[in-house]
Amino acid sequence: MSKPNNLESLWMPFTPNKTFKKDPRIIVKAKDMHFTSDDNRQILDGTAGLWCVNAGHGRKKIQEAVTQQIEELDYSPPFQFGHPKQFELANRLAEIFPEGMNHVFFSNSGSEAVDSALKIALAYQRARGHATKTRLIGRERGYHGVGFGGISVGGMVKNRMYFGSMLSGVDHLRHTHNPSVNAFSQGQPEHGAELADDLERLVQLHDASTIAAVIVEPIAGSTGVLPPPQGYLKRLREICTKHDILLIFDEVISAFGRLGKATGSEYFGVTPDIITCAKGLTNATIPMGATVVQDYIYESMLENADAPIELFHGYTYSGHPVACAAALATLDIYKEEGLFEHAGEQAPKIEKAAHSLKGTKHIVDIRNLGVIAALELEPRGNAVGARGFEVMKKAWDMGLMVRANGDTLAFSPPLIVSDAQIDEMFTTVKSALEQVD
Ligand code: PXG
Repeated sequence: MSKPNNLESLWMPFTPNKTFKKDPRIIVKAKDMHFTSDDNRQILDGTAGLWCVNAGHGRKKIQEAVTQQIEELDYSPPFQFGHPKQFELANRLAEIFPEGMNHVFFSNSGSEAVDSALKIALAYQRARGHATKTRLIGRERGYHGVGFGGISVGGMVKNRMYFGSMLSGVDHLRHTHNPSVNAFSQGQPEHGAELADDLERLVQLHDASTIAAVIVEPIAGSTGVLPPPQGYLKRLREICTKHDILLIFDEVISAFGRLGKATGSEYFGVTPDIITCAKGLTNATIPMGATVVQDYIYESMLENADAPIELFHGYTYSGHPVACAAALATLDIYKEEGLFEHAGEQAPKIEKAAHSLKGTKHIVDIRNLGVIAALELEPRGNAVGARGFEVMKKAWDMGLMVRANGDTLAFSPPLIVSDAQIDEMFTTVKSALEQVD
């Protein structure tokens, strides 16, 4: 496989372009649990790409479905026309999403699924006669993609500070990370359910009549893997219900088996009003996002919103036939291979392997839930993120892909991960940690 001979023209996303281009990491192939690098090394995929290749790489069934779909119907416009697979996929999602969530709006990414959710929340409040409910509440350390809606409700400083004033009328709950009482928790931390009461503070400040929706990740991923404290999500749900505020779960990471169930909502036993998803929906083969809503939201919009078009929102590629074909094949694989159940079985093994690294050089906290684990490193002096970055590079040299979010190393392998591969991930990263200052 040839190397791209000039790396200059591409502006790479979320990447230090200068350093990358001096010492690039180029991936040319992928199969099952492994990438192949351009120098022909096998790299164990400890991150399912970017939390998205849940069924592993190079799945024949998806390839065939996509090929066949392109031959049969490559594209059809989603406004005023339909094609069979988008209805079929919406029905299939309704089957595996929580009861009462039977309506699906398609987009092309997690960021768009989030934007769609926020817009649906606002339009719904207005349509049902609560037009003053316009405020959106996110959470510190939240990640909801990179659209202006998503960064406004998001809570990651660098994703916000460069981009002006963003949406107005947004506020944030406190984050739930509290290592002073919860460090090295296995699974959900014990302390912090009361942090959900922070919503009461915002209700007192703004009044519930001005708040449309709260959006949180049931388990925060990109911000360094923060499982919710025990009881936190339930309490947040109760406070939202009490004040007639919509609760949106951003499940771009947690849907499709990452926690051993179809959704994080099912895993935690807490049902929101809206769920966003993307990534694992198509096993990341074709970009696709979805926003799944409770029946009462859809029905109220059809009943009460301005006619004839109830929602002035949509994308050229909403419900793209090729993405639908990929998603349907992906859902078949999840079901036929029992991958969500397999993920549930691997979760305690990942927990054990991750926590066995306690005491390893640099590690100050270890967190895990489902097929997700994180090792938090002590930053090197003022060079925040430098150590994480070096361990990620060292691991790549040693044949392992791990994600560094600042100084937190995150693992989120494909759900097909075997026992031996779990051992390999943590043995390799331990050795990488020992070699980095
Ligand atoms: N919501 C959540 C919870 C996400 O994790 C998005 C929205 C946006 O999805 P798109 O498809 O627009 O990228 C995400 C994406 C990381 C990392 O390093 C995670 C994501 C994206 C890039 C990096 O953890 N998640």
